[in-house]
Amino acid sequence: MTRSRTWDAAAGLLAAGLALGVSELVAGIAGGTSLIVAVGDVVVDHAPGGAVKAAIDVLGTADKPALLLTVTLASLAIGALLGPAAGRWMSVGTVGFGLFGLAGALAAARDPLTGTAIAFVTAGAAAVAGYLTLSFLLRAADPARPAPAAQMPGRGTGTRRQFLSFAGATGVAGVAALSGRRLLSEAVDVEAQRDAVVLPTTRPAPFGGDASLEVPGLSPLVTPNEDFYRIDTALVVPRVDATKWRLRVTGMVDRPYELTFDELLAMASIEQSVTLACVSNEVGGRLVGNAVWLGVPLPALLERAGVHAEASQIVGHSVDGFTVGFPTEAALDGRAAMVAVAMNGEPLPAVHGFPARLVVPGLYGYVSATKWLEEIELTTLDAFDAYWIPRGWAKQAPIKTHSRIDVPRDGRELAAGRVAIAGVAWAGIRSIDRVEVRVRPSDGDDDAGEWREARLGDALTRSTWRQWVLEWDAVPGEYDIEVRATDGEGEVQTAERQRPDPDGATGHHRVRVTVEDA
Ligand SMILES: Nc1nc2c(c(=O)[nH]1)N[C@H]1C(S)=C(S)[C@@H](COP(=O)(O)O)O[C@H]1N2
Ligand SMILES: [Mo]
Repeated sequence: MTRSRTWDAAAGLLAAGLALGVSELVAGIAGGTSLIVAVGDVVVDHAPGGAVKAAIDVLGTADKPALLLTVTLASLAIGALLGPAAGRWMSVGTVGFGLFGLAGALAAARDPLTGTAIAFVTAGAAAVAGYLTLSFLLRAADPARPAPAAQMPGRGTGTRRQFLSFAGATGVAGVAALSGRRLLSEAVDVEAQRDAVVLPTTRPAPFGGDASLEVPGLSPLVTPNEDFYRIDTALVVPRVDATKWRLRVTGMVDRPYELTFDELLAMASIEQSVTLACVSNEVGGRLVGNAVWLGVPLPALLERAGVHAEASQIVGHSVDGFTVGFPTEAALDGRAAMVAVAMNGEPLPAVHGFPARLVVPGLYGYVSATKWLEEIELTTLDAFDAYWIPRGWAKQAPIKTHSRIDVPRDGRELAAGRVAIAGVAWAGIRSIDRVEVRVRPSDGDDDAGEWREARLGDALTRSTWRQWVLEWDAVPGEYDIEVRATDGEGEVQTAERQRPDPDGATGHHRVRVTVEDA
């Protein structure tokens, strides 16, 4: 059989695939991070904020699987390029897999849950497996090629069939390694643990079922867990074993301490509706939701530790290394800041932070809402910048006043007659006092039309969004519908357009509709 670049490329690709499979398996056994995920994390952490945002815009929540797939395919492609080069000079293969191992080890060592030793063992095993497979397959593809250092049976007797069977075996081994990893990573059964949680039975839950305005297409007052937006940097959802988990209160306190999950559950005593909002939400966007959170008031947790007077910042650390930071004051000024253990009457879903997360009314999620919380650290505002701060987002980020038109949707054609214009409005902890709507012909003057006051739904708390609705007698034509809210301090929502970065978007939400003869 003659040497073929195609076969060498196939050998490189298979060797890279096996190396990835072995890395997954070893990581699973050793309890370290996947190298693929670790490299993905490097990309997420170093990509410019704009690129990450663009990816989310295009791919939505599929951005995470898409990134992991990209990392995997890129590794395989590099393997396929390495194969032919190594076919000429085996030293290229040696260096190639050496670099592959080193990069993987360095990426994995960044993971807060992976020890440096485990990172290097995982990447080293993968690199060695990849290198041996490559040299073996190259030799099988070309019997004339001298064997590498290790003497293997069948040296020099390579045939097309032999190459194919080795290649097949390599593929099978890679897939087996990957499935082994799957089984291992499901060792912590979060769903079973959630089912086993007995939540404290509190007073009649403030679910607001009756209070909800019912208009087709209008967001319900309380967002069901399945529909709640999800934003985080975690490429794989952390599966926290609640039986081993501890919540620590540390830093500038007299008496640092830790709690088990059962101890925390036993302390859970407030249940309150709080609207959570993402700073990345565009005007009219859907990265906002309202849930009823059950948890332990932060003041109770802090009091037990004895917070130093100079401790001006609370930092919430996640098991995955993510951090938030907010002024200590926000935990103590009477808003319902808490460590939440349940969402809408259920233990926190894994994607929303099981077993426990922070909820601080009035602050955007990136400075307040640590999911998979494991440590509450008291420090000063100067001493520490949380995850998103060095990436260009504001250090202090109270939720701005927002209002959104849910129905009619932008671009809709409506029949003339009675039309319900409806939506939601929220303003951190400042409550919503008024919502006004303006309807004007699209071809008219930008400021034409009267602001008309919408009817408001109930306010469950001052930190909860309010639904609103306005009946409109629509006659044929094309219209722009615009909304603005006024908060409880009398401040009217600004019309001035601002992008989400660095501290939240502003501007009025508008939709354009066409009304046709009924
Ligand atoms: N561990 C962790 N917690 C996190 C984040 C994260 O990336 N990692 N993102 C924050 C951001 S930016 C927001 S807006 C909220 C979103 O919470 P949700 O996914 O439950 O809606 O979680 C916050 N908590
Ligand atoms: Mo966010």
